[in-house]
Amino acid sequence: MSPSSPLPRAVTARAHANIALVKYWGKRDAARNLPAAGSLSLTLDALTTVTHVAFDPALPADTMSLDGRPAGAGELGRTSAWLDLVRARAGIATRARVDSTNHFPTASGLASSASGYAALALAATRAAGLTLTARELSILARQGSGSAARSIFGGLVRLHAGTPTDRGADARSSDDDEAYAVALPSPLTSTLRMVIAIVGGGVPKTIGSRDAMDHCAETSPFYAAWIAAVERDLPAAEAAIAAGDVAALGALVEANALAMHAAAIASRPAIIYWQPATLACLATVRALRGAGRAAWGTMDAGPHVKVLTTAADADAVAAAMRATAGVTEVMISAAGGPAVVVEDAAAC
Ligand code: 2P0
Repeated sequence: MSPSSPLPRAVTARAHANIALVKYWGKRDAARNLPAAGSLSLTLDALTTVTHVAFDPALPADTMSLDGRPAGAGELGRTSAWLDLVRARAGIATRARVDSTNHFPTASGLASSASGYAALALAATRAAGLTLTARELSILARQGSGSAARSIFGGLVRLHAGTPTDRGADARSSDDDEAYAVALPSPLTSTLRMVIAIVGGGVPKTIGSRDAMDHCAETSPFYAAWIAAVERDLPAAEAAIAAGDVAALGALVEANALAMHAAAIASRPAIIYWQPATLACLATVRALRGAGRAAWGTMDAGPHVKVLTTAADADAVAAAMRATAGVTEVMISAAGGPAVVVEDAAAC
């Protein structure tokens, strides 16, 4: 890390969302946002957040807009608390103006905290005069949102939890330093596609993932089994990636997502993200596999189904998902790149 230039600076950064192939679902330390286990994801080029940050000595408080509208008090408070980490690191007290825009197709209901905090981490640190390594950025992004640590990198990405069973190769003593993401360069990255099937129908908003994973950890009789499953699935997924074995990776991806949802469903009271169309999508995915296509489903904290497939089968998979009852929109995404600065200038 080194100071780059004096304030005020205005920096715009872009980051892509990611879909977990081995899910993050549970924390071991909420205050520092440390995950209970590692996770593994694919960064997606189709889902992008662009965030502009300017530290301005004239501002009495941080301000934030999301998609052109003022952010709510909760979102602003969370962002402001996170910006305090950047200010502490840069040795400044200056308040910031944050403008963030999600370039996600329509109102898909897809989560944007991963791309949001990844873009914010890069823009805010640069605007504060810091130049961090990708690893340092991933740690900072993780403190905003766990999945954001992965969106600092492009392609296939592994987030180390930093626990004794999931340490990075060069683990150090502090928990925070050990919970960081790394890219997993692989020839598979250019082959893989994610077909995203949006399940519509005016479904009421369900419980957010942050509250849901805490509730699951506290009440689900299957939570411990879920964490144990992740610790088996992570090395198996890395081995499949290293071997370029899409079928082995796909089978793990679908099984891991179903295990996460099984743990959530067993929470008391239950957390059920699925809609009837979610199950219809999974039936389509099974039929596609029966017909010899590469297709494995995964779901996050919502009803949508993302289908891991290959470039060769992506169009056929997308057509089948489009024809599934209850699916309102389908998009195909290739792997996306890492978070990047798109503009860095002295503020006016
Ligand atoms: C994931 N999810 O691995 C999992 C799968 C949702 C289901 O990461 O509390 O918004 O901000 O650290 O990153 C969503 O959790 O949670 C998530 P916080 P985040 O993608």
